[in-house]
Amino acid sequence: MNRRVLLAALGTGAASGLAGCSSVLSLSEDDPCGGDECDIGMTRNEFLPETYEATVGETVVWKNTSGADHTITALESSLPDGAEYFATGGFEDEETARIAWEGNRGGRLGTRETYEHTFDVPGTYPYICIPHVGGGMVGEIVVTE
Ligand SMILES: [Cu+2]
Repeated sequence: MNRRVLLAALGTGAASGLAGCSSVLSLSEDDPCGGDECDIGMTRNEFLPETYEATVGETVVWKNTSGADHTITALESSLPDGAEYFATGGFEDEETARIAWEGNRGGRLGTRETYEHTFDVPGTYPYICIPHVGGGMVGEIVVTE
């Protein structure tokens, strides 16, 4: 084996090793959870899919499929009338969720952690990731009867 072939072989090995590691980072809308059980996955600064359609009574499961910490924090003033507030950390309102994050990263959803919420009222539920909303990390759940 000449040196060039050896290097090529090593290169292939390294590439496949990286592919294994980065599978969690190469999520797509078709496979947002990397084969895991969830409805919405996360990259470093995106929810996948950004818009998720659910039916009344459905429990939606988010999974942090990235290496970064995220939050799922509903935008309280934009929720349908009568809808229950939701946020990682179980906070009762958006202000409490924001204060908790600023103070102590409260509501943090770490890598591979999941969060779920059941949607009982139809309508559109916009939500954000507090630390990454500036980078466009927003999502919405559209709940129909
Ligand atoms: Cu985030």
